[in-house]
Amino acid sequence: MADLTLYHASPSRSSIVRWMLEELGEPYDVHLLDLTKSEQSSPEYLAINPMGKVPALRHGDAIITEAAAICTYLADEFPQAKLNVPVGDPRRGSYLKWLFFSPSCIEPAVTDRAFPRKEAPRRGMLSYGDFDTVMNVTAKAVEPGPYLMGDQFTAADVIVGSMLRWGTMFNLLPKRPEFMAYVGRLEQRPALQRATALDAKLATAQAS
Ligand SMILES: N[C@@H](CCC(=O)N[C@@H](CS)C(=O)NCC(=O)O)C(=O)O
Repeated sequence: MADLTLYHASPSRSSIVRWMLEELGEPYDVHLLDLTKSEQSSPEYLAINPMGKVPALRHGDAIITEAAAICTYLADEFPQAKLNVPVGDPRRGSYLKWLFFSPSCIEPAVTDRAFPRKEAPRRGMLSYGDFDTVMNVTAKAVEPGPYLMGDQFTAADVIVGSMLRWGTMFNLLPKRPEFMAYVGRLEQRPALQRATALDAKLATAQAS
């Protein structure tokens, strides 16, 4: 039994953490949940994540939930993988900003656009401001490349990259050249290719 267990459903946001685990190269177990059977709402799973959502990660006795928190945790916990920017490094603030920017700005901007509110809220009330500003700021950050932190690939790329990859795939995000080039670079990574292949295998097994 590995020290790390991913509570996973495929396809879902827990694929983000599977990619991160593949980048990390540490052994991990997968505990599969079938969302179509509401296994995420069972009392056993609610004891792990009271939100009734995947992903969750068990590391020894610790349970971590929220994809961005899990990736931040793993990058810091296994620094030898060089997927974090450590405390004391002047780039740490920017690195953390991107880890938070995706769940607190990109994702709500995208979901608000996909499921519009009846009444448009005031820009100042929205944590992300407005959709176009979020897109422009993100495009400017990924354009120089190859990664958000320049030559270093980090957990922030797993988080922002997963959002851009998924969002452009399902036409929830504009297919801007900056996004497509960045996603294309990420798709060259063997760890993402492994994670995608493992999830495709799971989907096939679940369908049969
Ligand atoms: N804020 C959470 C969102 C997780 C989430 O929404 N997971 C979905 C799958 S993509 C889920 O578990 N849905 C099942 C449900 O809500 O019943 C994160 O980033 O980890």
